[in-house]
Amino acid sequence: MSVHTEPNRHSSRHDREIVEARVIVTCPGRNFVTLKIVTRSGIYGLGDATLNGRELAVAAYLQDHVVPNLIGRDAGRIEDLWQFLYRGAYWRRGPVTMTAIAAVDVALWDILGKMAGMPLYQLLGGRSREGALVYAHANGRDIAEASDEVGMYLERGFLAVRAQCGVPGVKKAYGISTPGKPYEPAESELPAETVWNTPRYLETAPRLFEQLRADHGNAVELLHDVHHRLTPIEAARLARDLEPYRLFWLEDATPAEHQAAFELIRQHSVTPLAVGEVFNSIWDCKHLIERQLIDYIRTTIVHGGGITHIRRLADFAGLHQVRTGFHGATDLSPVTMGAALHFDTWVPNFGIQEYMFHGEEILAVFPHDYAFRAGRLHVGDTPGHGVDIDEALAAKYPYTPKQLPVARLEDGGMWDW
Ligand code: EZ4
Ligand code: CO
Repeated sequence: MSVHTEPNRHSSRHDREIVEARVIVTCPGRNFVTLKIVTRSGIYGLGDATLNGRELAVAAYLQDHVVPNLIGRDAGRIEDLWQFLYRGAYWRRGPVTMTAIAAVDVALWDILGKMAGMPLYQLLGGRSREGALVYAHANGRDIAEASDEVGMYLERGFLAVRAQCGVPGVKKAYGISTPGKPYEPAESELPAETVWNTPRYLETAPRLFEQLRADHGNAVELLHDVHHRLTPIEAARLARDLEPYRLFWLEDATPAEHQAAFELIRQHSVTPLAVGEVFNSIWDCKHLIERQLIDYIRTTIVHGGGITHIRRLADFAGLHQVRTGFHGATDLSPVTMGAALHFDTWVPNFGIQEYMFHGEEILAVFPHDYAFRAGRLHVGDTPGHGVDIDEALAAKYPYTPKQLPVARLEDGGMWDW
């Protein structure tokens, strides 16, 4: 009996040597930073490094401080390179550092998959589900318009929809698109100034969900993003007022730098809570998870140190019955969407995946193999994470400075956007 033991043709240290790493900045409708790591074998990997409104800070961190450390190293030492970039920087954590580390990490996992001839979900431990439940964004200037949008997504096969609507007296509420355009918050070179009104919002949000249940019934999963606008006790009131409409989750009900603030919300409500799109490390949510103050963790691969770190975070969350609900707005590139979907396909404690669609120009720059069917996104079996970049096309879209808006109260005092 003969045993097939021929080594993989790309498995040698020589083949895996990193010979080049390029930072690619492109703006096909919005800015994206992508890291491309090339090995001696010719096999390359891609990692997303986009930090909305602070893109060039990550590009410079990579270009000036990370790329020189990559050349000549073994692309197969994913864990060691992660530790080197995290511990070795001395200055730990923070969105810029962790996004840069994530870009390297995801590119290396992509290379590993291509060398093994396997899709990323297989390397992580294989399929746990056929597809990842996703939620779309419905928004409207008023409740009726938002409800129409929810109906439109249901017709398109979505099983879960996030809903936001305009607030009477608030000129530009979070999540509401310019008519005829998809929602895109980073619209101007310097931050747009918006004015916020908490009492009007607290009146409006429960009315929106009352109407959505009346119009669309109970089968659809409904989600809502407060986007850090409330104090803990206001958040507790909203979570309680929304209970009759059985939300899938209430997101970012209050800023979470002070993790214990969520204890107050929990004391008053059984509305499930999601948090963490702005986190970048397990340390940002350790208390939230350990004390079971949240139900879904939103920190995703690009802003949380890559697959190597988010895998640890997800395992820690799983111990406390907290499930994943990855951030997936348009400022996370298709490279992150591809990597996140492989993760979602594997991770045992998967909850849901956010899915805001990228425009055609973006999708053309990033050829990908994931596809939407019947409420879920499905990854393909392309080795690695299945997302590529058309560099010639990317070069046609130069960087365009854009920042996120800010919010103030009516008296002019700064608030959380
Ligand atoms: O405002 O991704 O849940 N999604 C969100 C997004 C964020 C943007 C910030 O870059 O809150 O719309
Ligand atoms: Co959000």
